Amino acid sequence: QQQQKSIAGLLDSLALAPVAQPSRKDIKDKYAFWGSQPVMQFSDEAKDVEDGPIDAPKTVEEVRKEPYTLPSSFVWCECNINDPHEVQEVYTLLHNNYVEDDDAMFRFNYSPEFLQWALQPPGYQRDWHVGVRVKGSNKLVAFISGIPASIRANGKPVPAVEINFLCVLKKLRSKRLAPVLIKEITRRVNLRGIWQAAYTAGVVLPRPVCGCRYWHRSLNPKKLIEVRFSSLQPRMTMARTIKLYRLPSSTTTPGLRPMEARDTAAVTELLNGHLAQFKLTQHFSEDEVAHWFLPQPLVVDTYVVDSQLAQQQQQQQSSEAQQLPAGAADAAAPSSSSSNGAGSSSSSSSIVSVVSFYTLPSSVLGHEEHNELRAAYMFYTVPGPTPLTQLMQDALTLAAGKGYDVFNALDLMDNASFLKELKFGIGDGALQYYLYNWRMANTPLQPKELGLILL
Ligand code: MYA
Repeated sequence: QQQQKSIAGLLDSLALAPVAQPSRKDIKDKYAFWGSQPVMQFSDEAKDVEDGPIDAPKTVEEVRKEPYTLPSSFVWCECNINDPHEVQEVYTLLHNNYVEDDDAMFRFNYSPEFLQWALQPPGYQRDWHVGVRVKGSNKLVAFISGIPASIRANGKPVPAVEINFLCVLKKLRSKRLAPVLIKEITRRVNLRGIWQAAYTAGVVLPRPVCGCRYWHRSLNPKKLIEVRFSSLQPRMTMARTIKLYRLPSSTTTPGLRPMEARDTAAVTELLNGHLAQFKLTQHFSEDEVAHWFLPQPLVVDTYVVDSQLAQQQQQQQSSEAQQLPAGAADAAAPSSSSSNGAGSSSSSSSIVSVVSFYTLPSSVLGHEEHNELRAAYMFYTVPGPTPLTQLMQDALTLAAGKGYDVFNALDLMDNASFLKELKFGIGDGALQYYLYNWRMANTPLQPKELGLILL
């Protein structure tokens, strides 16, 4: 749902992220559905807003038992994301119809493996993977999904769902199907006793809790220019542009290595401790951290900084410098520092930093030579004692080494501190964050107060 950037001049633009405020007339004309929903409205005066639910509390017994009525040629279905055929159907619907940039040059192309990861965290419910099919042909023509998440808003725990992948076939647009999908997923979530949701969208709806911007770091500037994701800047040649964005061939942070299952407890503690400072964020159980962070090729990459490994590397370097035999360096290293030895779980406490990114390519529409833009998106990152700029430079280096064309990051959390220095350029689309049935005081938040990343 992140709005992809489009064409020329983006890497150069200096505009800052507004939470767009529509005019009174727009609000009256436009939000027939959202004006009726338990969401913060543009008319809510900031000073009157207190944290808490918008609707009066309900019980599960009061929730409507029958699905909402669809136009007569359609039926509801549950999409079984583990079934290779059904995940392919969802993939195809999104591949052909999901979010595009304003100029229709790029469209998100979430892979089937990514969808299986994104839709099945611990506690996922199959009936929250909601599809609409055509009666008779059985063709999947619309989709919406929810997954459970423990949200923290102004420090208060808010059990919630995250809503994503709302999509209606292009031919069926503007027929008010989206509000039916939203009401149906709300009903199904309410039936399980959950009353709040978080979601993001490129469009402005009543009423964002925060507006963020995407920034883009060219890794393969030649290709980005060829597909018109970015443009050659005035007075720059291609050769100079390639040189400008060149990254080192290896990372610089000692002890940086891929996350392993044995790191889960340490990563959970680091992550929750770091995220607690933000006004809107998520709290992760260990099971959730294992799900969201353990590396999966072309889905998610997580690296940790292991201080014991760093120490070992430094000792090895200094012993090499002194031309000691290699065995002497091993003897000097702490015995638990073997990275794969049995019983090495104590090394999990030596994890001091985490950096992660996920893989979300976009289809390049109507280009003769290129059909895909390989994009890495910054995910949750905990710098700890490692300077964030250095950690992110390493993430860029790793992503470039893996063949990504571009590395994208939002301006949330502490990201503003490294974006310019690491040669990210601002994109042209905003990403708005929303809460359903939850009023949050002191909003809109500034992006640096936001600690929530939705896929
Ligand atoms: S964001 C990604 C959304 N998907 C896309 O952008 C893909 C391409 N576009 C489409 O497939 C369609 O254009 C969609 C709208 C499906 C988006 N979020 O059926 P309509 C409102 C919410 O005639 P269509 C993501 O996945 C619009 O303002 N509402 O329109 C998070 C209007 O309402 P109003 C949206 O274009 C989704 C109404 O829909 C969005 O055929 C979070 C028009 O309906 C949007 N992105 O279909 C959903 N776009 O009259 C909310 C338009 O009031 C979850 N609209 O202006 C809420 C929490 C639910 C769970 C609660 C549990 C407690």
